[in-house]
Amino acid sequence: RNGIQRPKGYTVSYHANPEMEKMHFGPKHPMKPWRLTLTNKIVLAYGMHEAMDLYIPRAATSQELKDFHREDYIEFLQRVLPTDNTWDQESGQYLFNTGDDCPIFDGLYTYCSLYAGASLDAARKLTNLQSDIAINWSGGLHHAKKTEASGFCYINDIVLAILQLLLYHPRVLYIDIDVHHGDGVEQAFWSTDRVMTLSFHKYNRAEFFPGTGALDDTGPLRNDSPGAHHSLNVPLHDGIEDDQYIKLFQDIVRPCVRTYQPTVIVLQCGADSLGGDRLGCFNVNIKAHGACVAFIKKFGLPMLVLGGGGYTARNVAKAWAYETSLCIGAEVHPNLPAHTPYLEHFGNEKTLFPKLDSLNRYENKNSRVYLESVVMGIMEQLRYLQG
Ligand code: V1S
Ligand code: CA
Ligand code: ZN
Repeated sequence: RNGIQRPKGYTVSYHANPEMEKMHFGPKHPMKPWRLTLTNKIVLAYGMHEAMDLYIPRAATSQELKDFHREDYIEFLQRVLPTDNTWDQESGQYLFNTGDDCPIFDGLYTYCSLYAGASLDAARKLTNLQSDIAINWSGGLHHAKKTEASGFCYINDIVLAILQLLLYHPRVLYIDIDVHHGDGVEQAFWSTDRVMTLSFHKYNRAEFFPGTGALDDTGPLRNDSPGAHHSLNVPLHDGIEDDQYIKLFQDIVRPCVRTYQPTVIVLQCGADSLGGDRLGCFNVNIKAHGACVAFIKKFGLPMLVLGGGGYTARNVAKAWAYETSLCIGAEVHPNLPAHTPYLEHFGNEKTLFPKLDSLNRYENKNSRVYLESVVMGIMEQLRYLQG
């Protein structure tokens, strides 16, 4: 743990409430809040806490949640019990889109208000200038809508955090590297030019959740609507490789920052875009995933760093711990410290950077020509924003 020092010239804050980690979606559900325990254990084992301001944030109040979500939906989350029958005869659907993807489990409201509270706390540390980079690995739940749950997300902590940033910042750039489309955030800011959303994701309208996020899904179609061309989407196929992903990310983000001139960046670091993920389908390794974080950091803008998906817990924890080290600018040894709790959970792979084994690789369906056409498509959208 020696040698991890506070970064010079900027402050990083880490927002984590351990109450979150105990929550359970159910035995078959892929979302495991326990991955946060594993992440925090690695962060602490390396001694990274010495280099950051640590906060145990309070839960968000129902009033804070209602800044985005409709009152009746929040009240439903507050009172619903796992034993309630939420099937609505009239609509032939579960209330507020709860069900298999978004089950009602014990402590659901506490879970929601804690991860939202952590993102709000992190955003406030940026707006009151106490932090330059604020991290909340329990947040990043990008599918939640104003009046319904979706894709394991109940409260959209990202929207709430961006609303807080907008009180002080004229332009927020939201970047989403989760393997799924950041539809909830896109939808919330669809008609404003004060937030640009940019999501990289696997896209297959019929077969891959949530089915939105095509290249030509770019904002309201009327050119005189402020939100026109401010929703950007990077649809990808199975099996994208490290070098392709890094180049694509840089070739797209660089002109977005140059054109849009954000004053703050929100980065959703969903770790289901890693190779070997239980739900994802890319061949991206932890170093390449981290290269996206490092690239954003180089712009020197205030930065809110959030979690998101990630369903192979050992890889999620390694990626987010590594990305924490990039945020503080610390070089960490590639082998996990011998005193890391739960080390046995990592089996033979005691390294931060496990090699993606050939059994877990997807055939790469992203040709060079295809990726070039995606970059061209984004550049075309950006041209509308150039005066
Ligand atoms: N892919 C996938 C997937 N797997 C599940 C699932 C599996 C087992 C369970 F016990 C419960 C759910 N659901 C899905 C997807 C939702 C993916 C959400 C990703 C969230 C995020 O990483 O972006 C951010 C945290 N849901 C579907 O594909 C919908 C269905 C169409 C199929 C699955 N069944 C359960 C619901 C309907
Ligand atoms: Ca995404
Ligand atoms: Zn995801």
